Amino acid sequence: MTDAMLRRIIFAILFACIVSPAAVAYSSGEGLWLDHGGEGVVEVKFDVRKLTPTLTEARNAFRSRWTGDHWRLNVSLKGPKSLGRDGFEIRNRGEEIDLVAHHELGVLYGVYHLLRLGVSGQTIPDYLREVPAYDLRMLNHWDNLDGTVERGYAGSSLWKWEDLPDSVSPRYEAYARANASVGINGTVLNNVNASPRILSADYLGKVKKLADIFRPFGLKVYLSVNFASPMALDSLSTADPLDPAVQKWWQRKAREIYGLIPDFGGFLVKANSEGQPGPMDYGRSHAEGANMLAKALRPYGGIVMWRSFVYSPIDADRAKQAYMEFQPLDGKFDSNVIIQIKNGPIDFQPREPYSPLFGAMPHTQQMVEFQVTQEYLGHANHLAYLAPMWKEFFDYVPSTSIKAAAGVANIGDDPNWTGHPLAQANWYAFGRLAWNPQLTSDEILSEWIDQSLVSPCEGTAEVKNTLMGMMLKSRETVVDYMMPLGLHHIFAFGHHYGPEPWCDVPGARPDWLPKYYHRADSEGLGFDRSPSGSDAVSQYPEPLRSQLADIDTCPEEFLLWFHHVPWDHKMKSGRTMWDELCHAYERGVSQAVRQQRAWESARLDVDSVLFADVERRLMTQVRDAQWWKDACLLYFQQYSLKPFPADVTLPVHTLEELREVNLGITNFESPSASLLNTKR
Ligand code: BDP
Repeated sequence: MTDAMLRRIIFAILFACIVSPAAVAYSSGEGLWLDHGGEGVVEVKFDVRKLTPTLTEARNAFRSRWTGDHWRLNVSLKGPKSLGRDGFEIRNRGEEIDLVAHHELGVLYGVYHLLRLGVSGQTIPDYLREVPAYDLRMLNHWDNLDGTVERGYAGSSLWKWEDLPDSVSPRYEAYARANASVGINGTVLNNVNASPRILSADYLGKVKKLADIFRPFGLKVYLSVNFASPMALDSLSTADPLDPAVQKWWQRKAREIYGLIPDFGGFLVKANSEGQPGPMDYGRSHAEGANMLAKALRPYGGIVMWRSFVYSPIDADRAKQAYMEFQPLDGKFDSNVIIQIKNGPIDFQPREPYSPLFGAMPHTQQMVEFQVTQEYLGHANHLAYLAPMWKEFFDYVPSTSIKAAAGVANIGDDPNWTGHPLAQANWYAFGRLAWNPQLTSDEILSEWIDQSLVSPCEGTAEVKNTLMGMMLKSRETVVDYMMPLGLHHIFAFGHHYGPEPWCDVPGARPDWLPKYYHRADSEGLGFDRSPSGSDAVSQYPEPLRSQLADIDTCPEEFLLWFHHVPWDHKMKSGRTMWDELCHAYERGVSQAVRQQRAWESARLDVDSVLFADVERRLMTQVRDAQWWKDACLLYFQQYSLKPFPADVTLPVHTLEELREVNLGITNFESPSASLLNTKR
C-alpha cells in the first residue's frame, strides 16, 4: 500500500459522514456548488507533453476536491476525434480511473463530471462517454457599463469596468470556474441594449483582460453590439449595412478585436427592437444587417447571434410578429449567423407555448434564449426552479433542431451571486441542460442539492426528498398564483413584479399593457388566437395547429393564451372556467405556504445562514402569492360577476387597497409594501 493510499484511508475514517455534518457549508453562498474539499491525496497522472493552464486547472480541481475512493486518475488526450473539443470518456478500472479526451477542454469537463459523481456518492460506471449536445452554451449578461444590470436582482454587475484592466476581482476566475463546472463555454458580457462604448479601444482593453482570465476555463467572450456603433464611435453619417464605409468600419473593428482577443467569440445583436437601431432604419433587412457583421467576423471564425425579439408598433398580434418578420428571411443568412429566439413568442412569461419560429426556418441556424434571471417569476424573492420550464420547451422543440442555447444570467455581485440562494440552482440547471437537454429536472436538481444543500449520507434521504419536492413544484406554483391557464403579461407596468391587471398608462403602447393580453369582458377571459381571432395558431405546424385552434383540444395550461374563453366554459375537471381559475390561484397560495413548511422541516439539516435567508424570502413569497390571487380574482370578478367557489378562501385584501400599491416604475428593489405586510 502506498503512502497516499494509507493517508486516504485515515482521512476517510476521520471524515466519514457520521462525524461530519450533512449540511453543505454555505456561509455567504460564495462557493456555489463547488464548496467541497476532498482529501487532496489522489494522484493525477498526465500522458501529455505539456501541462497547459487548462490541464493544470483540471489537475488542481481533481486533487483538491475528489471525494471518491479511487487512488489515481490517468489523463490522456489520445481520445478519438469524435469526442470533439469538449467530449470525454471515462473508464473505471477499479482503483484507478482513466479519463480520455481529444482536447484539453474535454479533460476539464471530464474532471468536473467526475467530481459531481463523487460528491453525489454515485458509482463511477465502468465506461461512460459524454459529448455535449451543443457547441455553444452561452450566458447572456444584461449588464450595463455603469454597473447596473437590466432585470438583474442580485446586486450590481460582476464586471467592475472602472477598475479593469489594472485591477481584477478574484470573482472573475471563480465565475469562469463555476461555468466550466457545468459546461457553460460562452459569455456575452454586456446588455443587449448595448452601449456603443463597449467597442471603444478603452473598453476592448478591459474585455481582453476578462477574456485572458476566462480562457483556461474554456469560456469564450462575446459582446452585444449596438448596430449604430460606427456613427456613435466614429461619427460616420450612417450605419447602413450596404454602405462600403460602414462595412469597412466593422471589418477594421473586427481586426482590432481579434488582435487583442484571438479567440473572441462574436457578436450578439438586438436590432430594430424596442428602439434599438438596426438595418431596417435604412430599408435593409435583418439578413442584410446580420450578414454584414458576419462577413467582418468570418475571417477570424467569429459568429453573429442575431435576436428575433422584435415587435413593431403594428396592428398584428404581438405573439405573431417575430415569425412574420423573420420567417420570410429563411435561407438568407450567412452560415456564421445564428438566429437567437426566445423560448416563447411573447417574452419570458411564467408559462408560454414555444415560439413558432422554431422549426419554421429550416435553412437557417437557430438557437434558443432562456431567461435565467427571474424578471417575470418574482425576481430574487420567489422560489422558482426553472429546469421544468426549459424541459417543457424541449418537449415541443427537438433539441437536435437547434444549434445552441443561451441563458440570460441571474448573476450579480451579491456575495451569493444570485440573490435568492436557491436560484443558484437555475444557473446550474441551465448549464447542465445546455450540455445535455435529455437530463431530467429531477436528475439535475438531485445533483445540485447534493452539492449545495445536503450531502448525501445516511439519514439525509428524507430531507433531500422534501427539498426536491418543494423545488420541483416551485415553478408551477408561481404559474398558479400569477398567471394560470395561459394568462400572460398582467404584470404591473415597468418592474414586472406584482399584478396590475387593471393597469392603464396613458400614451403607452397597447401591447405593453395587461388588458391587451387578458381581454377580460362580460363574456369571458383570454386572447383569441384561433382562426376566428388573431389566428396566431396558424404559425404552428399541424397537428399542433388544429389542436391549439380548438377550444376543446387546446391544452388547458394554454387555454387563455389561445382562446377567449366564456366564464362558464366546462373544463376537464367539470368545473367552469371561472371556478377553475379561482382554484388555480388558491392552489398557488397554498402551495407557497407548503413551501414554507417544507423548508421549515429542513431547518436542522441545512446551513443556518442559508436557512434564515431562504425562510425570509419564502415568507415574502407567500405574501405576494396572496396579493396576486386577490388582485387578479377581485379584478376579474368584476367581469365574471360570479361568486367565489365555496371551497376557495375569500380574498384578504380589497381591490381598492391593492390598486393603491405602487411599487414605482423602474429599479424596483423592495416589494415590502406595508399594506401587504399588515394584512397577513
Ligand atoms: C424584456 C425585458 C427588457 C429586455 C428585452 C429584451 O423587459 O428589459 O431588454 O426583454 O430581451 O423581457 O431585449
